[in-house]
Amino acid sequence: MLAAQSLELRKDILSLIKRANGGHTGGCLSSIDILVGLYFHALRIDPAMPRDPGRDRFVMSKGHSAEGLYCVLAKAGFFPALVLEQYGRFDSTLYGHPTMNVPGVEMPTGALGHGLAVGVGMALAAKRDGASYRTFVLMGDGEQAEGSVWEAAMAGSHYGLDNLVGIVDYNGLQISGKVDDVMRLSPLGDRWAAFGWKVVQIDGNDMGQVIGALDSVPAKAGSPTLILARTIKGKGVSFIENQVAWHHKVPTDEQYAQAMRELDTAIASAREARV
Ligand SMILES: Cc1ncc(C[n+]2csc(CCOP(=O)(O)OP(=O)(O)O)c2C)c(N)n1
Ligand SMILES: [Mg+2]
Repeated sequence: MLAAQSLELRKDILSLIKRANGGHTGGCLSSIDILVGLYFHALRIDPAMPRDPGRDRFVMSKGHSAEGLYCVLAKAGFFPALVLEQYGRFDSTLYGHPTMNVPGVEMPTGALGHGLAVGVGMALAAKRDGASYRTFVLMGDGEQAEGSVWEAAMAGSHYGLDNLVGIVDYNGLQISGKVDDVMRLSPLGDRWAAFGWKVVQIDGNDMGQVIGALDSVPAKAGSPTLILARTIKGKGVSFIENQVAWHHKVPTDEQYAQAMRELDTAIASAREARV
């Protein structure tokens, strides 16, 4: 029932953004299936012990999709769902980008391009300590234009970090337009492979493929894995899908009602199909 859970979480994200009157709508909706696959299937974590030394690490390098991360952390039990209602208020710990004040957050992010380098450090520390935890880092495709991503990519393969998994939310759009117009990425899979990563290409909005890829890591012994997840920005709501204007945008009352109707219909189908 993970697909249905992703749809429910899409409703939570839109409610959060509507209530706070701000948020990164498109990138939250493209990446939520990946977050659900991680938090409700792959990650070896105990929300009651968020600092357990043996826990798997997850770094949300595309920190602007904080609303999706907060909704997932609340659903997983890192903090009560009521806390979500404080999102965006002055007295809240839930800022527009994640901070270490939020239980479950491993690294403050939002300035793009830093998550993978820190993930490399976490994975290297695990190797040196003989620890078995894995490190997962979710990046945006626009984020791939940051040179620091590629320094970290080199280090990941240099140190043979097969306990490190990078995931790219390959939705084709960034803040100001198409990724390939702003800074061409293709052939992105070949580029990661040339940097020594084992590349696994999937549809990142297909829960079966997300889980299959997460279950397959390390895809190659001795190498870090890069999951190249093709997604649709705004996935799940017809008028938000693939629209650059919805990078950061709040639905009107009518749009919000329509989005909820569309998601409720999809949830009913998913429940019927038991997915
Ligand atoms: C270092 C840095 N430069 C610029 C920004 C402004 N910014 C916020 S989101 C974004 C676009 C990111 O695009 P992408 O990584 O594709 O994310 P998604 O499509 O998943 O929203 C930019 C440029 C930033 N947060 N950090
Ligand atoms: Mg993008």
